Amino acid sequence: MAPTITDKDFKVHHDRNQVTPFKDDEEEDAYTRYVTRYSDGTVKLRNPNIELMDQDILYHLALGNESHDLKEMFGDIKFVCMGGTPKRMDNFAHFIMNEIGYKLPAGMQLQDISAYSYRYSMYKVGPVLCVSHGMGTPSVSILMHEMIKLMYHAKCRDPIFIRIGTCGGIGIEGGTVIITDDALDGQLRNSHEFTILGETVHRPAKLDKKLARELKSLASADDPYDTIIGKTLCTNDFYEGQGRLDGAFCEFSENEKMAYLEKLREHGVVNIEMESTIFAALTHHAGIKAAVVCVAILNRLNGDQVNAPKEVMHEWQQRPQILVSRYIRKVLAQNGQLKSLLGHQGSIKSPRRFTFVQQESQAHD
Ligand code: R2B
Ligand code: URA
Repeated sequence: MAPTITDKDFKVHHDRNQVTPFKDDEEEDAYTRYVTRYSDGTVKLRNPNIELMDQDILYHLALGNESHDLKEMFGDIKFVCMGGTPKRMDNFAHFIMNEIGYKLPAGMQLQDISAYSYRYSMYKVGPVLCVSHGMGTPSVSILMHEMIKLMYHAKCRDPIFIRIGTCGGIGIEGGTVIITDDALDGQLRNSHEFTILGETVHRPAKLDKKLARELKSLASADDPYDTIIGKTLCTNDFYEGQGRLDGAFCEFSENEKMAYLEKLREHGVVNIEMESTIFAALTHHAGIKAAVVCVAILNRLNGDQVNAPKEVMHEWQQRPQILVSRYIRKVLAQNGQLKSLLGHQGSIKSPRRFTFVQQESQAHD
């Protein structure tokens, strides 16, 4: 039985200057749930200012709670999938649409909901929101604040966040799928360092271990690549910060670089990317179940340059998407929701005749 948290406990823990250590993970989870969820599972914010504001403009998403009916637009969101580029998230949105059998009304197409922000892209496919997050922790941080507020305004219940990305493998071949166990910062700490009002604050970069194991269990023996779980190093730079010799600057030797990568490997680090600590720290702080699934696009023990052919890269980048889609399908099926999505009659009755009709029409341009 999870421990019960009272208002009195809340006050003790809420005061930044009197953080009381939790007895164990279970107590911390119960406390986090208390401060981040209403009793019906909808998202509660750890910021009392928001509900006092006349309106909340989610500036980088080109959305607002007074300009848009966010509950109507996003209230059914169950999964928020994020990846670096708008193109990858557009691909994922179309892919997941097919995978969950979600059908757009005739003549409609997916629209980038955040197009007017010119910052991030966002596509909605039924219960799945697909959002680009850009590169590096500052970009993800801004997006996470607004996405968590979006979940709150939309009254989403227990949303799950998953980052789908690329990374460099350490002793791991290109094409391998890596599920992050722990996200580590440049000093191998399992936390993200914030500077708030000039002070250094650390928040644990914890991901959901059960979700990581569940994702791993969905890898198939028939997949022509490995799917592994391991520690992920998150850096603030792609070049010197990841020990590359090929940046505009490099003031260390190849031997020093290799010794560093070896040290990482001994520490259990299997991959390097640039967003996992902030993603883990902010989802954990918001009590949101989250996972990071990346594909290695090179093995850093063999070099620094990313030079796999375009088609190979494209196929590799689909691999985390395939794993995540298996998970989403599984959850929807368990909740009896997949059937209702698949229940719609598809608009194409015969692909062969469909192609024929399209070609005929084009011929009469
Ligand atoms: C992986 O790839 C990007 C750098 O090329 C960065 O966003 C990351 O984490
Ligand atoms: N992304 C990174 O951050 N590093 C790599 O080596 C590859 C992708």
